[in-house]
Amino acid sequence: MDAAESSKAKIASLIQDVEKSSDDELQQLLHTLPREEAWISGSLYLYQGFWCSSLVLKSVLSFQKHFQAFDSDVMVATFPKCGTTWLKALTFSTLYRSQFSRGGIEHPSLTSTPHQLVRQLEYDVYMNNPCPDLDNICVYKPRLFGTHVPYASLPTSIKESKCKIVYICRNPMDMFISLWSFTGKLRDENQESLSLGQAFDKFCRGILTHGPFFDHVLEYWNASQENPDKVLFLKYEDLKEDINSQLKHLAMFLGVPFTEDEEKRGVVEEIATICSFDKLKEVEVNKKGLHISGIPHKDFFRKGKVGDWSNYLTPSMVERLEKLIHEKLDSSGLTFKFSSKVFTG
Ligand code: PAP
Repeated sequence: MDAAESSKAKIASLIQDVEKSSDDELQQLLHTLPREEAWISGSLYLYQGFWCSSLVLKSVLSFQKHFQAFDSDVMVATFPKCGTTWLKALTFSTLYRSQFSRGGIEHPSLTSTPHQLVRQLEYDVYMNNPCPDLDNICVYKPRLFGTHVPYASLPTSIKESKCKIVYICRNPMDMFISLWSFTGKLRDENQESLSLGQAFDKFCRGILTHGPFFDHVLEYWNASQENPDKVLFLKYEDLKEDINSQLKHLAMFLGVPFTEDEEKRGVVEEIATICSFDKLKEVEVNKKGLHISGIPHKDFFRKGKVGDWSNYLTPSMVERLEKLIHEKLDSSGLTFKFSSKVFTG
């Protein structure tokens, strides 16, 4: 068994342990929650309106119970496969730039993956420890974390403090193809793979990790509309189109705007380049080793394009998803770009 296989086996056995654990609170909860077959193996449970595995649920419960936000904290919140890796790299590099731009310190993105630099609360942080030492986990200050948890289920202190949330979403067609490709790699060789059609049906019914997609996106969208100083809502396609102006917007939101001098020295372009798909994909640390999910870090860098869905989705799938997009987004004011074409939701 190679390292990736043994790590996947470890995750599967962790899920089994959680489902058989003697944690009464968790067991009782699991018994009461609606349950569906997951995309890879095991089950997804519907907790507070979103689907997650028992392993993630266990972490989410600790996160909700024990996490205390500081006003200075920054959260990178995302729906899976909407640009988490990219936004973690960008936020990290922007927020802490003054801390490693001097004294010839090597940029941390060259020695650690974006997921190691910005730890995911409901995965690696709370998975093995209900009360982790968060100050130690965050080497740089202010503290910066990642999460896929929907806005409504975030710990109250995040919502009630002045802590900032940066959210990124992506058009649902590319997001779906990215997730489907990724989960294909997560399966064991002897597991039957979920066909594109089966996965698409689950996606449309909202049954995917942290789904439904539209609920997740709309909750953060509404929060950003109500409180733009607290929640910054970004779109993958906009970053692709004009990374420099999006970076300036991000820096301003984080309270660390680029100075005129920095702009003149090309700091914005430098960060954009360091965090670009082409650059990160070639950094040694992203080419080897395994993510906590057991899949190689390199699998977080697939194509990084807008519009790849058109190579996979059939016309009837597109039609079904377009109907769903209209139904869910029509009254929200939220629109997505699917390629160069703008979809008016
Ligand atoms: P996660 O939510 O599981 O952490 P996430 O990083 O959101 O994953 O998704 C990976 C997607 O972002 C991949 O998209 P694709 O499958 O359509 O190719 C990956 O290629 C893309 N990606 C990763 N890093 C970057 C980057 N620096 N710039 C643009 N896209 C990126």
